[in-house]
Amino acid sequence: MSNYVQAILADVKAKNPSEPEFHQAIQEVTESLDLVLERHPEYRYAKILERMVEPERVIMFRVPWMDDQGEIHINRGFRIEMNSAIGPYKGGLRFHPSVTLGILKFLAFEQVFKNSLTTLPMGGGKGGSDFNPKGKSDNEIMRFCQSFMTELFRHIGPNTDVPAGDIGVGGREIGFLFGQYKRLKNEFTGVLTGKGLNWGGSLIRPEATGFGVVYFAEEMLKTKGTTFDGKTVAVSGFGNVAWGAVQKVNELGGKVVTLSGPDGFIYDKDGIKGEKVDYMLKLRSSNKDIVEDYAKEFGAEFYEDKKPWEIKVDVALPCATQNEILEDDAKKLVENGCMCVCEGANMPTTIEGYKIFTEAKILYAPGKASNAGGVATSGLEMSQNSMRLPWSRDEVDKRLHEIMSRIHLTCIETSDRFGTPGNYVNGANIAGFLKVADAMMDQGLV
Ligand code: NDP
Ligand code: 2IT
Repeated sequence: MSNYVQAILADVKAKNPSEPEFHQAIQEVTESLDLVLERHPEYRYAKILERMVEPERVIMFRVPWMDDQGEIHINRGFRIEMNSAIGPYKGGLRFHPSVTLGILKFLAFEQVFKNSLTTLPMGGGKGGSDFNPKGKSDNEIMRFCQSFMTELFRHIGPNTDVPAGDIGVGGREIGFLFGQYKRLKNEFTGVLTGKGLNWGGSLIRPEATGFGVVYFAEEMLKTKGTTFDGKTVAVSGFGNVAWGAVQKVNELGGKVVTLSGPDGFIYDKDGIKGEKVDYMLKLRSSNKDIVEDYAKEFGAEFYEDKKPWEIKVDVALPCATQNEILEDDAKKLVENGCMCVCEGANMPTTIEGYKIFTEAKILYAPGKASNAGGVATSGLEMSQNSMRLPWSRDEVDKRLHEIMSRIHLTCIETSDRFGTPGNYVNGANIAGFLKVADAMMDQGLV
């Protein structure tokens, strides 16, 4: 790392102590950007990177709500409006007890690069709350969402900031949030994505992130002259992204043998297919947050407090959360002959883990490239809302597939151009950066 980017990183750490995930996300990007900043001193003079690590705006607010027993609870709500150089802020909302300002800043930072890679006009943002949906009734979830939106509504809008789902926020929550926005603004607009199909949602949006991850991995495998047909696949998580990924792997002839949750992982050597895929939705909506029930239902093996990376597979698709592949996990995957790791979650691999994959020269794609299908389809939902014309399932899927293939090609071409062929991390970081940086240069000191 050059002295220049080291100084930026040191400054970020000093100014934002106790935000380790934010530091990690910036470190990964700055290591790649050294290559571009050396060739383009104009970005250094304009302090583009120094500007990009500072959010344009951070909103933090109180979310009071009442549970079914009449007890009052106070949570903390956030929206990070990170960068609007290429479009309105866009990115999901996460409801999970682990949410902090630092976690959302890392996610918002990643989102800026990811949204740039989609080629659609979307800036980057992220938000959420430390609210824990586990064990809550529908009415409690609704009251929480209404209270959250009662503050958030004044900061967002279809041309300003367009939130969507992430961990703990799916179709049900988007419905409650949208209903409250509409009451407060007296406007029916595409202010959120991931909406229900009969009130402005897009076909394929629920499946889009998982489908996109597998389309991207398919392109990666193609570079080695192979396909998903007959491949064994480990998936982590059992949420929205995992569900979409499992479906598409099955369609392409692969076999998914694992899912994971906070309680451990299940190993189903017969493959997760047919009714077992539908069961994933039940597992998720049960609000119990455990995968062990899958093992009981289908007679699969359950490994308590373990991660699926110890199973011998050809392809790994981490789809749960950040930092779920540590150095030792990465070593196990490589030792067991895994040839491709394609990220569905945001930053699931630590920097040490990523180095193991790079040294072993296996295919490895960072989430900001490979999971961009979710936000890309959100962008397609925004287009349909603006036109007031819905597209068919095939139309949306075709566009999603094209976007993922194009992102793959961009990563390959960019990493080649900067002298690190096959390095998807450099390809994604540099290509994502260049579009935003040029827009910022065009727009003056913003
Ligand atoms: P869901 O809420 O549908 O599922 C999340 C899964 O990850 C659950 O199995 C959840 O279990 C687990 N999980 C979450 N936090 C933790 C934790 N701290 N430790 C262990 N397990 C955890 O979310 P999604 O499927 O939407 O999101 C999964 C990942 O994909 C996230 O990294 C998200 O940022 C990313 N992503 C999502 C997109 C989308 O469109 N939804 C788009 C692109 C990326 P539990 O809740 O019990 O902890
Ligand atoms: O991390 C992500 O890209 C998302 N959670 C989806 C964001 C969006 O606006 O669809």
